[in-house]
Amino acid sequence: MSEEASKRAQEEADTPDLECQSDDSSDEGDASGDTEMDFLRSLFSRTLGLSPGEKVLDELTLDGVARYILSGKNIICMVGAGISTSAGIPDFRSPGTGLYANLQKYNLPYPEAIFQIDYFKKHPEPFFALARELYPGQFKPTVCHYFMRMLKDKGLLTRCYSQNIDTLERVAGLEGEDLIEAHGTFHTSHCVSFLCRKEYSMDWMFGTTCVRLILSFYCLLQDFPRCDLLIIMGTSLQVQPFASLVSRVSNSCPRLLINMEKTGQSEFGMGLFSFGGGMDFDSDKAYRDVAHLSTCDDGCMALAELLGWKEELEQMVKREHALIDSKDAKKKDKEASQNSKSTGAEAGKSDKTE
Ligand code: CNA
Repeated sequence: MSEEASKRAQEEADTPDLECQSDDSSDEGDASGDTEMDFLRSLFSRTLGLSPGEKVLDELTLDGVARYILSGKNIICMVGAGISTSAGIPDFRSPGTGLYANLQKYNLPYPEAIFQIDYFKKHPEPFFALARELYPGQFKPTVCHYFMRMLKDKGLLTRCYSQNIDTLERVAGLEGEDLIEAHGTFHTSHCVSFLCRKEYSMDWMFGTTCVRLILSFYCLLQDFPRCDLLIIMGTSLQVQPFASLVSRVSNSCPRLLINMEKTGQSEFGMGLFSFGGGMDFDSDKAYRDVAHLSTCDDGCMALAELLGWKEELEQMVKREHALIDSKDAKKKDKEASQNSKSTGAEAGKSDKTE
């Protein structure tokens, strides 16, 4: 975190819970009897996203965001399956390639059932079949994952909130408090038995048949009021409560979406964001939301270029991928030599018995 950003975080940490405060400091000490009313008005308007925010970007474009980042910011990334598709892991909803389009083989009553605990308890097989396909170890982090690592290395990343379970953020170097895996992770898992709930490591999970599911759940909402820039990547923002986190930042906090399609917009009617807080990229009132429609990798590379980090990012991806390849090669060599030893031992045994 930059000096300016950490000073600001400290100042904000020293103030009482922002959720309980009125926006308008003139409310303080108001003897008119309207104080409670003002407080409620402010609370509703904040909750519903109605109070006008300040425009802090000089331009609602990727260039505007880059200039803003360069002055040192607290950045939160919110990411979804779209950041891992270029690694070879299908997302949910992309037509044709997404998992929902390819789940027929599991005979599910409806696609989402594969991730629902009640269905899983009765029919665990489809989830485990899918989990085998998605299991960490076979995939490399993408440019987008390494871009987030770069934000971390430069002290700009407050935290990454991920819906993904593929652990690629960790492989890319986000660890410990850098990361909230909101929908669980393959990294650790818990037994679903009410009496058990034991935590199991990834190594253990790999070699056992106990029935369990990923149930880690975190909530660090105190990050959001302090956020200077929210970067949302590779998500349809269809899954709650994760999606509604976009409305937890302050009304002045710019939000950059890097995705193949626009998502998270306020919709008239009963849409997820119909009561406010949704993204507004195009209306006359748009003042802080920027949609960069591209792959996450291209968008991150374009942003890195504007920030003057392009070469550094390219080198990081090359170096880290080479490291993963060499580790994989060593692991395969070791496995091959173990296999040949055990085959030799078996052959030796059968020679003796003949
Ligand atoms: P989703 O609903 O499938 O949406 C993915 C979004 O990403 C869509 O808007 C796509 O247009 C967009 N997209 C796809 N590829 C790219 C790309 N290369 N560049 C830019 N945008 C792209 O997935 P969400 O993450 O929104 O839904 C949340 C679910 C998905 C969580 O419960 C996850 O656990 C679950 N999931 C995770 C993984 C994983 O861990 N990699 C894979 C599949 C599903």
